[in-house]
Amino acid sequence: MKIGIYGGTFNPPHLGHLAAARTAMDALKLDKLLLMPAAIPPHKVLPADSPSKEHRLAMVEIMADSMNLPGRVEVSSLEMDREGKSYTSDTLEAIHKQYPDAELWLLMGTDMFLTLHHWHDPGTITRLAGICAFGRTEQDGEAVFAPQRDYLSKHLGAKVVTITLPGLVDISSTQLRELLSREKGSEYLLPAVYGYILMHRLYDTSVVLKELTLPQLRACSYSMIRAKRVPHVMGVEEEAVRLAKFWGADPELARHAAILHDCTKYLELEPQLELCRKYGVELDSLEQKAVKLLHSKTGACIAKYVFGEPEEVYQAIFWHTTGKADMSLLDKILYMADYIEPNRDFEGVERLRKLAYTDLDQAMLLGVESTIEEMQQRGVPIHTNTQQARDWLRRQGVTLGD
Ligand code: DGI
Ligand code: FE
Ligand code: FE
Repeated sequence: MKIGIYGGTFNPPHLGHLAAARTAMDALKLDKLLLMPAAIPPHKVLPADSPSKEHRLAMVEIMADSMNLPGRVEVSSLEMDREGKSYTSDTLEAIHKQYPDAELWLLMGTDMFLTLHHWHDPGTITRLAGICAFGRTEQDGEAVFAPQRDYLSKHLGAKVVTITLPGLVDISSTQLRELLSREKGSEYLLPAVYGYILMHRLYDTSVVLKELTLPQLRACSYSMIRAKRVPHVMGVEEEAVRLAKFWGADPELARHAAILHDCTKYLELEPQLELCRKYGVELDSLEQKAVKLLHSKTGACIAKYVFGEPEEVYQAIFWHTTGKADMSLLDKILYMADYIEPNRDFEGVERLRKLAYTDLDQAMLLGVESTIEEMQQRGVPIHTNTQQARDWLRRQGVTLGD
């Protein structure tokens, strides 16, 4: 097994780190990649107003999740959890102990590579791991790498691989932090990492969460969910805007509701209940234990109280999972968009898509009835609001005609 270890301060993790991680993974054919944010790096002192290690760890987790290789890309807090200075030689000893048969590769950028012989106990480092150095720019090519590679192999018996990453994002973390403090630099970051930075006001960013631009709002939403759900949320945004334009609702309200509708989807039961208590949402006995029913309520609260969304958006998100009696046009549009967005693929989705643009109420009835049927098949209790949505539609004379 080949394991890559990519350490650094990741302050913050940016697209350059991501490209390097991906390229090294392919070039070295790694079975596993450990991303390892450093606590106190031996070579540099963190700037005074740096985010806490918990924040850096969380941002690196977002980057790992975005690589979408579960089980292969992991974040290790080994160095962060260690007391005192964290030396790479100690880290490698620990990993070697944990994986005695693995071939270890230490990944690093040019600057680190060129000073490797000055690190603490470089002999242990090169004995336990191969060194993979990647150039930050096109200029760091053979001319820069070759002398150091020769030196390391001659004096330390090091096994060295050098990669120049084509078209690499050329930004240093120092420059990036400076840009961020001036509300710039998002193009160098994963949207979800940028959103995390905004939500936690890291790096002197001080945007008002109630006055975000659309890209910032999306970034914040994506920072709260797993990367694999992002296409769904993007699909709901597209579909909700289309439905709103078609049926004469406000497309921008539909867009905002869609962007935020699943933002609390990954919270566990306890934090969901905590948010409900905080914002005074009363729950019935089914809701208190069915965590899947809570994200619509807590998502609505976050939209309203954190991002300052208006009441209509709050309502649409609040009812998007079960529906209810007396839904507004915007409520229906979000419910439907969630059901038929372009990534959805289930039997009958085409019929539902057609109906959503010919008779929205019929589409609603079909959606609600399909949900009820599926809940029954799965033996899951149907929420009264789901039933009331169906009864309300039927009372109005909506039928499916078959
Ligand atoms: O959040 P999404 O996955 O995009 O979609 P959603 O908000 O409609 O959530 C779907 C989940 O909600 C699904 O796991 C089933 C659950 N759900 C929907 N209606 C009911 C329900 N669960 C119960 N127990 N009763 C319902 O009436
Ligand atoms: Fe949802
Ligand atoms: Fe959804």
